[in-house]
Amino acid sequence: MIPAVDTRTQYDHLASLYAPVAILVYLVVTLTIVVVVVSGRRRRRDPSARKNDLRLEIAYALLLVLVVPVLLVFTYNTESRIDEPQARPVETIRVVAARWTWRFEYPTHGFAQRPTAAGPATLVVPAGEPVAFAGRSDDVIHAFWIPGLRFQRQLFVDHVNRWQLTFRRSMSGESAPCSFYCGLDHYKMRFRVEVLAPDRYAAWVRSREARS
Ligand SMILES: [Cu+2]
Repeated sequence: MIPAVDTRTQYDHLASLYAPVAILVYLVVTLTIVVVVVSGRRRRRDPSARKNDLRLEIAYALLLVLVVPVLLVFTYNTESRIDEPQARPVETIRVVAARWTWRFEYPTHGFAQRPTAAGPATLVVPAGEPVAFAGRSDDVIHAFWIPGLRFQRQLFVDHVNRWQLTFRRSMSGESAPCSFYCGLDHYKMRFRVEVLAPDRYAAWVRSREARS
């Protein structure tokens, strides 16, 4: 079996590439402001300063021209690794977002997880096995976001988005908020993640089937 992509590790790799670039850009901008404020008056009177300014500007533009393609290549490579279907999914779940709730349909078993009086809907998944998702929205754009997996996908009315994820047991109990502002009660729009060992998941599916 092809090992499933660990979205969290992929994200952390990318972040470790972006962070130093962001810090460097911040330092260059801040230092430039400080230098300009301190030496601005003196430089204005000095004609050779203009030449130096131009050289500095060209150097900074070249630096950006070199850095941007590197970031783009790494970003697109990571995205295609995550988007590529991995191992055969053991379960397919339909995600339906609507102002301001979540519904998770399990089409092969004929039941759906919805919000209850006790709280928001619970997405129940098996641990360590690839799960396929097909997501859409009933009204406006929402976003399916699981912070623990560093994974987010927007959901649209006229387009079904598909993705695969593999969950760890330690993520069980995580609360996942909608991450795309979708109106007045956006802040209430969340679901719970429950990750069960494969045998316990199978038992849960059987009991859930019996109830519906
Ligand atoms: Cu939303």
